[in-house]
This record gives sequence, C-alpha cells and structure tokens, in this order.
Amino acid sequence: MSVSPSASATPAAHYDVVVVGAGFSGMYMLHRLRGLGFTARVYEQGSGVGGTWYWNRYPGARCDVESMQYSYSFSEELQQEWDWSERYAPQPEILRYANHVADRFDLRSDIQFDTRVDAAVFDETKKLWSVTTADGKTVTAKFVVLATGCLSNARKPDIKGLDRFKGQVYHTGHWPHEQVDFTGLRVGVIGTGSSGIQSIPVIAEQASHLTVFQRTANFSIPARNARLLDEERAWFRANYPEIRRVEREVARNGIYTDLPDRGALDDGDNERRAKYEARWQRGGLTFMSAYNNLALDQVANDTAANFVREKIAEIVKDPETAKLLQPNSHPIGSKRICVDTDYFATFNRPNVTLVDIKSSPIEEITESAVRTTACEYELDALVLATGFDAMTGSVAKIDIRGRDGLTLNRKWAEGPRTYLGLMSAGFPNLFIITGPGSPSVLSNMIVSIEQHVDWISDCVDYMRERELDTMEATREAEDKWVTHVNEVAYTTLYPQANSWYMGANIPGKPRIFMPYIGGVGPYRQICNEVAAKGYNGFAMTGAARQQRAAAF
Ligand code: FAD
Ligand code: N01
Repeated sequence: MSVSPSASATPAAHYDVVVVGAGFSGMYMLHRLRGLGFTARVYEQGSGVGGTWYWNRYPGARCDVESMQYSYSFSEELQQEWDWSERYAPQPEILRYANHVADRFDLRSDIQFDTRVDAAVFDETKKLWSVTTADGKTVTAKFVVLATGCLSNARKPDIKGLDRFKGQVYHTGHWPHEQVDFTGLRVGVIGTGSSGIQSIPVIAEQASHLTVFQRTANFSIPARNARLLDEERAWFRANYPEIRRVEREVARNGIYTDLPDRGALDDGDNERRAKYEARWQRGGLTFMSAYNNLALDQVANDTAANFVREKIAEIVKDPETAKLLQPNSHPIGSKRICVDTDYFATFNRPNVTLVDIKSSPIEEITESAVRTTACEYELDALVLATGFDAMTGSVAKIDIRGRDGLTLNRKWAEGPRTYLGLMSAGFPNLFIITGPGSPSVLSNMIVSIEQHVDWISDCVDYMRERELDTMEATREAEDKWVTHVNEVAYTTLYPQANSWYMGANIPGKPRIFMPYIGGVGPYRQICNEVAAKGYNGFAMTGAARQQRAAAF
C-alpha cells in the first residue's frame, strides 16, 4: 500500500512524556507532569479513567484495603473533602472517586480514551520513543511511562470447549457495563481467588442455583464491612499526617494498623488464640499483622492457618464441604489473602454447590454444561473468576523495542528484570509504575503508586535541569537488584505457593517471585538514597550543558 506524500510528510506529534494507562497510576502521573510544566499525553484503552475500577465491575467488587487508606494522599484538600461511605467502598464508588479526581484536577483533556498502545520503539539517533497506537497513529516522546497496571490483563482459562458454551460467559476482570441479572439462572463460577470470593456470595443471592468450581481452597478473612461513621472519617482526617507517614515509612505493606512486636511462638496458646480472635473480629487484611513472623516461619504460620481452618469448620455446616474449603496447599498469606463478606457461610445455602476440581478436573465445557471427570453440571451462565496474567501481562502485550532493537519480551523471557522495579537496562527513558521488582502488589498500592510517580517526576525534572538526554539502568545495578529481590523472597514462605506472584497461574510463564518483599519503607529509603546520590546505578547521557562547558 502506498502512503500519500502529504500523510508521510505530516510530522508526528511530540510530547515530553507519553503515559500508557489512566488508572490511579496514570492519572497521578499526568497531574505531576503537568505541575512540572511537561507536555504529556495519556493513552487509555478503556473509555474512562479508573483502570482496575473501570474494568472489574463484578457483583461484590470492592477494595480490601480500607478506603480511608486506599485513596490518594497527594492532595490534602482531596483527602479532606471526599466522603467514603463504607469501610471498604464498593467498585462504583471507587470509580466515582477516580472520575472526581479526573474532573477536580482537569485531567481529561490530556487523556485519549479508547486508544490502545501497541508499540513503543526507541530511536537511538534521535533519543526519542515512537509510540504507536492501535489506530495506526504514531507520536514521539522523550519519556514513556508504563502505567499499565499489575492486574489489568484478564486471563481467560484454556478450557476445552469454552467458546462453545451457549449461555453468557463473563470474566470478573472484564465485566460488562450493563447490569447483569442472574435471577432465576443456574450459574457456574470458576475460580476462588479474591474475585470469586467477593462475587460468589452476591451471585448466590440471585441465582436459582450456583455451582462453584474450586481448584485451590483459599484463606479468607471477614471484611466486617460497615458504613463509615462521621466520627471515623473525622478521626482519619485529623490523623492523616501520621497515618500517611506510617503507611509510607513504617508499615511493610503500606497499611496503617497496630504493628506486632513479637512472633507467634512468643505467646502461649491462649494468648495467641485471643490475638487471632481479636484480629478476626476486627476483620480485613491486617489479620496477618497479628505477629511479625507469619510470613517467615512455617510453624508460626501454621498457628494462623489452623485458626482460620477452625473458623471455616465452625461456619460451614456440612463437614465435607468445610473440609474442601479449608486451604491446605500453601502457607496462609503466601497467596494474596482474601477478604470477604459471608463467603464461607454462602456454602450453607441450599442453592449453592461446591465442586472440587482438584480431584475431578474440568474435562470440557459443552454448549450447556461444565463437565468434570466425575459429573456434568448444566448451567445457564458462566463466570470466570480466573485472574490475570499479573505484573508483566499488560507490558508484554506492547511491542517495546529498546537499544539495538532488543524487545522487552525477549529480555524478560526468563522472567522480568528491572532495577528497583522502575527501569530495565537497554530501555532508556522508559519507566514502569509498580513494576516487577518493587513492593507493588504486596502493598496498599496507592502508597506505592504515589511513591513511584513522585520518584519518576523528580527524576525527569532532574534530567531537564541538567539537559540530560537519556537515563537507563545499568546491567550491573539491575543484576544486583534482581538477585536481591530473589534472595529476599526466598527468606520468606511466599515462594512455596503456586501464586500469580510467582507467575504460576500462567502455563509456561517463568516461576520468579516478581514483587519486592523487602517492605515499602525500606524500599522507599533505597529509592531516595539512589536519587540523592545522583541516580546511582543509572547511566545518564547527553549533558549538553556540560558538553558546552567542556568545549570552552
Ligand atoms: P490499573 O488500574 O490496572 O490501570 C491500568 C490501565 O492501563 C488500565 O485502565 C488499562 O486499560 C490501561 N492499559 C493497559 N495496557 C494498555 C495499553 N497497551 N494501551 C492503553 N491502555 C492500556 N490494590 C490495593 O492496594 N487495594 C485494594 O483494595 C485493591 N483491590 C483490587 C481489587 C481488584 C478487583 C483488583 C483487580 C485489583 C485490586 N487492587 C487493589 C490492585 C489495583 O490494581 C491497584 O490498587 C490499582 O488500582 C492499580 O492502578 P494502576 O493505575 O497502576 O493500574
Ligand atoms: O485471581 P486469582 P483474582 N481452571 O489468580 C482459578 C486482586 N483482587 O481475580 O488457585 C480452574 O487470585 C485459580 O485456581 P488456582 C488481588 O490482588 C483484589 O481472584 O490456580 N480454575 C484461582 O482460584 C488478587 O489476588 C480484590 O488453583 C482456575 C482463581 O481461578 C488479584 O487481584 C478482589 C483456572 C484465580 O484467582 C487476583 O484475584 C479481586 C482453570 N483453568 C482481585 N485458572 C479485593 O478483594 C484459574 N483458576 C480487593
């Protein structure tokens, strides 16, 4: 096909920074860049802002970090004025919040929606990135920031016959915008991770019958969700300076709570049980903060796991179902712990059946049923709560080419390699927000997102100030960091689980523990020290001012 001369002569639009994704990462990145006077263009494949909260509209979807903490801290006015209605806000409210932020900070004019980025190629001569979108248009930018999300590439399972099913098929991570009504339908849910565990109790209330296909039982703690009282909101608002400080600097996972001062085996049985009971009654993720060695010591971990298994046995009336729901294949917390509302009690309902597909795997899906090796389950609708190609999945979908034509996918074929989770050697001026090798998904992600955005903003400002052309991680620094990330992971129980942290949910994906488990506070300190030392471990080129000075 020939290209018309006029089209080829049109110069590509140029921006200082292209940002890919308009979730919480991309939105805050844009806000900071604008504040610094950079030109920026954000591309978002969805039709609106919010990322996770735009896509995951399944029944029961809500956050598992309390909303007063799972919210931006960069604007004092914003955190003082926004009223969260519940302890854990439901998805529509979090999406409203994202839209409010977009309006309040007037972000939309620099965000191009319904536009997927397909390729980013680094031009070594011009020292610019060419970014191509699915509509065939190309723009150039000095910097590219991947704000593509860690849990944004929903994974459809490779089950024989899935496409033949005649009823509606939904994926929790790609839920329709219209109301889905399961009333009177026989519904099947495949998957019992956080998405399944949140949606199953709600679907069970609508469906005539719900069949849950469970491959691996999961640990879940009651959310104890409730409406937030004015005095609770007021308490957070009054104490935000200290709460945010603790989230950023003290708490390993970026969540403010009372922190443990001892290990689980330092207490006697009664004391330990009382502590677990208190955390269970309080509800939420901070159950794992009862002791400081639950992620490190198998015997300590067993005490918490046994406590939860006993709770399941107390809640679920049928002993066989209770036994199936008791996780026994991984340490508690080594897969992201779930937070639920009435999950286990849902299996006491007469219209809910639990099917163990570990012992009797799914053989195929027919036009009207899921058939396991033991039985056939007739269904009208199917919900896939089967998770994501996490942390690297959305990055891998973009054809990213750095120096010498090296693709990021080829470089990461044996697992992601980054320095600080922020940059990968050979890909100058390309940043990743909450990338593999950073605390990311092991934390209250808004804390980690803000930290990365602030670090990247300071960095590009530093480069502009010194008239630098490129910055990239050195191989040496990257190798050391990858080794460190791996070593720290293997001091914990996390690698024992077949989790998406390990890439184990995707057939053929390398088994590497992807996030950095060294803690949000220590990690922030490392990043700050690197910056303070003139971006130690990063190579910078093109100090035009210095070159001019040297010529005199
Ligand atoms: P995302 O929100 O995933 O946004 C990335 C955006 O990039 C998406 O909109 C996507 O469409 C876009 N994109 C990707 N690739 C391209 C491309 N090639 N071109 C154009 N656009 C692209 N974390 C917590 O800390 N606490 C919680 O309570 C919590 N709850 C969660 C609940 C669910 C159901 C899920 C799935 C995740 C949850 N998380 C939670 C993690 C959550 O992903 C983060 O908290 C946060 O929302 C991530 O923001 P982000 O902007 O980095 O990524
Ligand atoms: O995904 P998952 P998710 N056949 O990967 C099963 C965040 N999040 O969407 O464990 C049969 O955890 C799979 O089985 P197994 C949070 O970080 C937060 O639920 O591999 N089953 C598993 O049971 C979370 O960790 C919230 O044996 C198959 C399930 O599907 C992350 O997102 C809510 C299968 C997938 O679980 C991902 O959670 C939602 C197959 N072929 C999400 N393939 C909050 O609460 C997969 N499974 C805030």
